[in-house]
Amino acid sequence: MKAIPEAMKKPCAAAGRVDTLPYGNKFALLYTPAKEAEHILYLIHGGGGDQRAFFCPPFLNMVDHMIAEGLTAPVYMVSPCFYDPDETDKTPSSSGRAVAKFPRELREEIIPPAEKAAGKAFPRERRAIGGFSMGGVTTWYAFLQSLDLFRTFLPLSGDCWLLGEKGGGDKPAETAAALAQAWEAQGSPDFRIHAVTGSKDIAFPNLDPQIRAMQALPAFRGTLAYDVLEGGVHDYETIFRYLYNVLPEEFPPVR
Ligand code: FER
Repeated sequence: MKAIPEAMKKPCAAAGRVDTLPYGNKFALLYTPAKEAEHILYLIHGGGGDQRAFFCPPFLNMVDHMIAEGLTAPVYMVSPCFYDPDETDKTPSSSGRAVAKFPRELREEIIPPAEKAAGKAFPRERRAIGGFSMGGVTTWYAFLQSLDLFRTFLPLSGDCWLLGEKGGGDKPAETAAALAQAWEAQGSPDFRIHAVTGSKDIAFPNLDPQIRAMQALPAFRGTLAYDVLEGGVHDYETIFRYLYNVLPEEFPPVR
């Protein structure tokens, strides 16, 4: 897995724009790239984080450079916050409850205004969701609940909590079976999952058994990519590196 070139962490001459999208008593952030884009990626922060966790200079500069250099297709990105504004409990169990119901908020309150602001409604083929840690847990809930909205799923260092906290590690076979069953219950649409974690990541013992159990099921043959970075740890810097490598694969530039 390639490292992010140092120059890409610095500001780019062709920078995208970030706008605030208020809804209810909350807001999401929308990144509009400097070039016309046909894809949109919803990016979900980890436990204790918020809208700014992904939308910070090192990450947005990297994406600006990747788009300017044609490494990845231009992509809109939306960064919401799964906590309510008055939530003070950011423990895993509180976060777990928030993310289990977050796909409804995405569907009803975030996607419509975000795509209105972007100027078009995206088909599911061009709409992706990904996230780090609890954002990865959110991504699995989106797979369980919202396959009609998203085709591409990027769970980064977070497992599926349908069967309990860290259920991907405690009940890998049952979790994999439940994901396959949810896919069938939603009409077996085409999809793509690209999961990434690191061998030294605290979520590795939870995500790795789940992915291995998924790899044994027909539903995930040819639909599931999985990368493990040797020595990779549980932090945003490492997750930005995963996206430096994954974005060109999932949003290939049209030449
Ligand atoms: C995991 C998924 C999410 C994990 C931790 C988390 C340790 C989140 C923890 C937190 O928000 O504190 O697999 O493994």
